[in-house]
Amino acid sequence: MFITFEGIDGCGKTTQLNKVAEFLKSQGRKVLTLREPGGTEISEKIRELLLQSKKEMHSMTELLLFEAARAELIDKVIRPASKEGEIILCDRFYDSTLAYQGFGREMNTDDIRLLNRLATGGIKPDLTFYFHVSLNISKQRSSNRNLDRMESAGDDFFLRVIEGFNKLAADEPERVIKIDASREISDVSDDVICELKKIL
Ligand code: Z5A
Repeated sequence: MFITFEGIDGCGKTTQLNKVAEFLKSQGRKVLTLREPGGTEISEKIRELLLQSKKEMHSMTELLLFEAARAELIDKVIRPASKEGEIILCDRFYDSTLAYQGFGREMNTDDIRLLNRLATGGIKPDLTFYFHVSLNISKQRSSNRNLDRMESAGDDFFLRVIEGFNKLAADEPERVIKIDASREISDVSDDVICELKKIL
């Protein structure tokens, strides 16, 4: 099973991913936790380039780098782990590309879907949790750290990203479960675990 965790910065997806991993391990299941971009030596180097570089980057370069990092992760980690029957939990996946590069950067979403298919070789998440918060909450939760290149993109960009995630969730309700993540951590995780139990 392949489960992804999505939402804008500070929505709490990493916190919830860790809670799901704990829960699944307590049930005796084999769990692999990953993040995008990242998860292999090359993908982590691409992550550094994408997030830490202060240099201006063309939107197409950015998109192709996210897809390149994904292709590596699929080939080196996700495909082998899925053959072993592990439950794979991934912090962001291709919905982030549609939301950030498609809606945020206003790039063509059909082109992005094609690149997503090429990079993943057709692998899709079985289930996606989308943690919905407002831009204000996102900013409050991210306020005590230095902004990286993507996080410095400005309010209009992030409002479009939120709109993108909302649309993706509405388009695929059977895969994407939208969770109100503006509540206490424990209330959010109660909902997530409840949804997970239904599927398991
Ligand atoms: N990106 C892209 O553009 N295209 C792509 O294809 C992909 C990614 C794959 C990766 O960043 C960046 O790359 C991201 C999208 C882009 N950038 N932007 N902008 P990332 O995923 O590594 O980091 P992030 O998105 O900025 O997430 P984050 O900082 O790790 O935040 P989070 O995972 O959503 O939240 P968290 O770490 O669980 O929590 C953040 C803080 O809030 C922390 O102090 C928690 O204790 C607190 N928290 C969490 N939940 C709650 C609740 N419920 N109440 C109160 N406080 C909470």
